[in-house]
Amino acid sequence: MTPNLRQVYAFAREYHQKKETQKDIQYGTAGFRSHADNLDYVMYRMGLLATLRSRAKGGQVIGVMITASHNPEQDNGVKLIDPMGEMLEQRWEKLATALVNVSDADLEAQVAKISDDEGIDNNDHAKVYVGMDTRYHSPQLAKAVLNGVAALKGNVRDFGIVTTPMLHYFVTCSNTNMAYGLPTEEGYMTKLIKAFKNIRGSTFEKGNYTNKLYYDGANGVGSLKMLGFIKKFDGFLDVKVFNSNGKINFNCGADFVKTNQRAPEGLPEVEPNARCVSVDGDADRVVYYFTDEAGVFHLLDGDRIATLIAGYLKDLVEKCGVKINMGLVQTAYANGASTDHIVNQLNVPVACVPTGVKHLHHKALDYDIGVYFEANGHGTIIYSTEAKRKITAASKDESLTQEQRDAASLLLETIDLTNETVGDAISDLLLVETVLHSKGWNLQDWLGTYADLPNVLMKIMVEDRNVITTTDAERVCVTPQGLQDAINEIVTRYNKGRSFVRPSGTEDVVRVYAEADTKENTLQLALEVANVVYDMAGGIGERLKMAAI
Ligand code: 16G
Ligand code: MG
Repeated sequence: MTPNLRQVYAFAREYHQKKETQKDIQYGTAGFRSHADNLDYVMYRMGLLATLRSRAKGGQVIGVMITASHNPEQDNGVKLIDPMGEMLEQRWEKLATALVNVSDADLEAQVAKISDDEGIDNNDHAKVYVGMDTRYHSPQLAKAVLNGVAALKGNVRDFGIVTTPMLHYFVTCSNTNMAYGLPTEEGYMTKLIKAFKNIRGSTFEKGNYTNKLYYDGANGVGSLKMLGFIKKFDGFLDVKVFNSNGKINFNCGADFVKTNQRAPEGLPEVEPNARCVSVDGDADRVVYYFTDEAGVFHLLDGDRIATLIAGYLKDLVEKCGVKINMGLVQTAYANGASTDHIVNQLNVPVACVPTGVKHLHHKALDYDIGVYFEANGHGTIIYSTEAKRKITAASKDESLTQEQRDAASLLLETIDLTNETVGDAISDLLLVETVLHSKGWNLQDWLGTYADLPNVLMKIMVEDRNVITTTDAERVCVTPQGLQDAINEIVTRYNKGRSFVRPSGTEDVVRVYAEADTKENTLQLALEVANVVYDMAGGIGERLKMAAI
């Protein structure tokens, strides 16, 4: 054991004790998430783990983001960012879970075990970037992370309050020797705004597109950063920020809007059809919406954003004549009408993967241009090195027509406007604005591209959500035995019916999704499926509860 490890226990004992009564917790799709009061020891240990991870990766920077995203104010959480901005490797999720669940007395031995198993020399260089959202307990929790890094003698850079995607971007920039950009807030903003302005040129408005946008910052870091962006927009985009100073995610933000299918509180009196957008508490998700003259609310969610962007990119690729393939990645939650539109109208292949960004991101790597979005508004586009090389070459290729070269240059700017490291509400918003502007569209035009099937999401409390296991990208239920047959039987009785159930990765519930031809039928279908889940998977508490994703 290296002498370095001595401090691991000393710091834990002095400053970051774990209660004897603390229940085991698990590193899930969103890292660790819990009531903020239970997280100090978790943060400390994630500081340790990030340092170990950095050493295991030859001293590359590892990120630690302190956030509970769209969760309520009292919650907080932490997740690690791998060197290329990806989510932490799955094998290490298990190490994270094990490290967090040992007692203080066993902590040093657990760190030594990980070091031995992973061939880590704790005298080697390590670097950790830390960022946090605007929750009032985040600064205190950040200190625990910093102590974890210090206990293992790693180097740390504390970015303070940043969006989750900004931290992903900083980590990637640093590990690519700045090839991806500068790992500073200024570098991030400048890159996006430069590309945005270059694409837009001197016409701010076009056709049905006006440049006024109402922006719900979910009372989180997304509002803070947007206020910074506005100063640099120079009128290119007229953004009216609301929900910038209240309780984070409270009756507002992308999750609220998507789940409740209604406008957030705090939206000022706006004209009918005004273009509105909501981000979530850490600004990695975005959804659009408007209310028409008849007072009807319309949502344009992640599926819509995926189709809009994929269509735009496909046109550009065709225009510049470069041979690169493109694919779109969705989850089972994607509206059936969107999948149909992408496959049959846009002629872009679609893959379906389990819920969680890491699955989508991983699959998107299979394509030269991989567009991935969850219906909840989380997603981005990734471009292969080969695709970038070909597009760059086309932009300079004198044997091509001017139009082809221009299309290639535009594609390069679009790549610069994209935060490829992870879904980014602000970058995605700028992309959507770019496409709408280029088409001269308002939100009705966008909505008119296809009609969503009505859909419903419910959650069911059960004794143990792990009794539900699934396969085929969560579309088929393997256990409890007979549940899938029962669902199949119910679904056949509904026109355009589709339903699936899956255990949540972030809450102790089972989720039921349903879609069908009408609102009433969809609700009925969801209730029927929810009932069989309740009966066959050990339902507890209230029998049926309508609620959030
Ligand atoms: C996490 C995931 C999100 C997913 C959600 C599903 C990341 C960064 N976030 O928030 O992508 O949609 O979990 O939650 O992967 P659920 O498992 O509770 O339904
Ligand atoms: Mg989020």
